[in-house]
Amino acid sequence: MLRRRIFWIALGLLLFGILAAACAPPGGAKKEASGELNLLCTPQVEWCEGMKAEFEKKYPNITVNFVRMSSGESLTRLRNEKDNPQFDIWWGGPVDGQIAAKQEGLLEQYKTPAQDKIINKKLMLDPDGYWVGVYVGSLGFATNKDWSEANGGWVPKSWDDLLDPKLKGQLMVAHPSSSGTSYTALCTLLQIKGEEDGWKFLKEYAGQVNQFTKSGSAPARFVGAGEAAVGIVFSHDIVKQIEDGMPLILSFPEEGTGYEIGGMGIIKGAKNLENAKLWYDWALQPETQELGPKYGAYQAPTVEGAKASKPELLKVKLIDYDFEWCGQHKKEFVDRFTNEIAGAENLKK
Ligand code: S7P
Repeated sequence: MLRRRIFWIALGLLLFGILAAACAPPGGAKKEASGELNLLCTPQVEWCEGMKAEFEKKYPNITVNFVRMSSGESLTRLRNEKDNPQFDIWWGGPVDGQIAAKQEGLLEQYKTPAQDKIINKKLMLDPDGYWVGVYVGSLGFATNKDWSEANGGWVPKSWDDLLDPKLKGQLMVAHPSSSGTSYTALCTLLQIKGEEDGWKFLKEYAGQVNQFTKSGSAPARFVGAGEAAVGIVFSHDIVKQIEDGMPLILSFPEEGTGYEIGGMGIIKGAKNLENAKLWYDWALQPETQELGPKYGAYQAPTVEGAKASKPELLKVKLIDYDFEWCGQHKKEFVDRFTNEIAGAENLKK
């Protein structure tokens, strides 16, 4: 009798064990991550859409809601929402933006083993853990091919060439108040020429501008369409337009060009903090950083083990861009440009 009871108890326990194992998540994983993630996305919309889809494939129970906004606009939005943040994480855009955001108390500190793989921690990782670099890209000049042919094959090969009289009303660049690309150009010029001469140069260069655009990559499209002769744009965005069939020639200033580290930071007070951390860790994986070209983004990666799709874009003369200095003075320099050189009304979209 007792033996039979022991037999039935043992059988019951065995069946329960089998059932429990069958229902457990695969690999004994912890409870599946779920909910939402509100992403402030500054790169081109095609890449933002691609990243959303890839993340949701990895975490099928998380829905990513993203808004694509230029870097300066993103910073303004974060400032306005400081007391009631609507975003959980800011991914992309030159890191000067994230450095300014850290300074204004808009970011959350996060230290994670995923940061160990960063290739140049001095440059690409905030020592306090408020931001990290997720890609690298250099500034270049985009010249309309037909215009160049009509001008004896001329393309700008130095920053000073942008002041050439034949470019009067033929130069296009975004406005630094909305665009991180344009702010990178502004801060590059202040570093190359020194502050005093840099501001003088910026005034002259603004005098050459046909119309300031809102977004940093837009001048490549407008120049390709023949609306202006030369645009100042990140070189990877120029390459993308060339691949899409735009008649553009890419050149670089021989004395040195500025470059960006694309930044990422978690928003202070993020309502979906755990999901923001998942995105942050995922964005630092080599496989994730190699996804860019699939979505038309040719920036170089920042982590070991990820291969650059267009390494030649960084094999040009780069200046020793001071990200901290540019980030900390972003508001001051943008205000000065807007108030003393060119207002931010009627930006071309
Ligand atoms: O993805 C391309 C890219 O150029 O977009 C970012 C850019 O700052 C966004 O545009 P704005 O200039 O309008 O802010 C860059 O970080 C990135 O490389």
